[in-house]
Amino acid sequence: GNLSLIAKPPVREDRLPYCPETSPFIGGPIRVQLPEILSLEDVVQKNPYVTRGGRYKPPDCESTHRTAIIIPHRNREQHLKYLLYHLHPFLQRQQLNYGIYIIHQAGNYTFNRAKLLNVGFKEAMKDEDWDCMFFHDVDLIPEDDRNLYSCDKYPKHASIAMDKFGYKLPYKSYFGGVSALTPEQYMKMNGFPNNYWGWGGEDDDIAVRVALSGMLISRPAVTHGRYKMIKHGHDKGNEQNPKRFNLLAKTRRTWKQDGMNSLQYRLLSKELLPLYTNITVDIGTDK
Ligand code: UDH
Repeated sequence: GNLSLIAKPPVREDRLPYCPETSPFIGGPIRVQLPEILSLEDVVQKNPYVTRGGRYKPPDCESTHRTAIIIPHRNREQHLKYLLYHLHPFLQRQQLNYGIYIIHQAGNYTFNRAKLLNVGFKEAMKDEDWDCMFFHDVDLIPEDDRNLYSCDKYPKHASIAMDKFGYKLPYKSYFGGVSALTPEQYMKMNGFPNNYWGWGGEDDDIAVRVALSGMLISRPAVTHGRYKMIKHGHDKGNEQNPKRFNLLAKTRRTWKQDGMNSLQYRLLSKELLPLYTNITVDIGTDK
């Protein structure tokens, strides 16, 4: 007879069963509220299973997804507080094994969102074999549980229906706000550009890179990819980048040289805080 049909695998008491394909805790639309009185300590109290560095695993099943959330940040403490307040329970309802990383740009030099995301990718991958990276603006709060924070066959643009754009895409190739890539997809496009200083253009560059590296863009259903943007004014140190159109015109010639393979930065600190891992980085200046 065929032994392999009879032999059962040894029972491992220390292994949890896999979580179901669809989490039973996923509801539908979420009413996003921003309580006037809220402290980070309140958020800690509400999330007793979150461990140091902002990490979580479902207590009674083995998650089939390992997702890192990468948030570029400087001087947006209020937004960060509200995002953490909503994001931790949201991710737990999806039964994800996850970690939240804040990538804090040190100093007052012009902000560089895409380079911070490259740093976040690199530093997060040192911690864990994440299978999905969510690149997440600090002011966007998901409004539907069915917007799954796991990766797809192609790079995913998740924030396709933002309240500020009337819950639709502002233009067809829009890739800003929240996006998700596997490490393989990320490396295939040499990560994100390092040379967009100031506001604008870097998200369009990323969309161009996706296409140039031979991939398509995946999107959730328009009823699921809904986000509330916390209202804010213009940031100091993130003025419109006047070079953005010139840079975009050259992406085809530059993407293979500029990205993960040319990334340089100085890590200033890595702190495992109760609700997130804080990475403070000197990313230099526009030369
Ligand atoms: N970011 C910071 N600090 C900054 C600038 C940007 O943390 O000083 C991060 C943050 O995660 C933010 C993201 O980078 O969500 C994107 O930057 P952004 O918020 O400036 O981009 P957005 O398109 O806003 O959301 C454009 C300016 C809005 C002006 C609206 C005036 N009514």
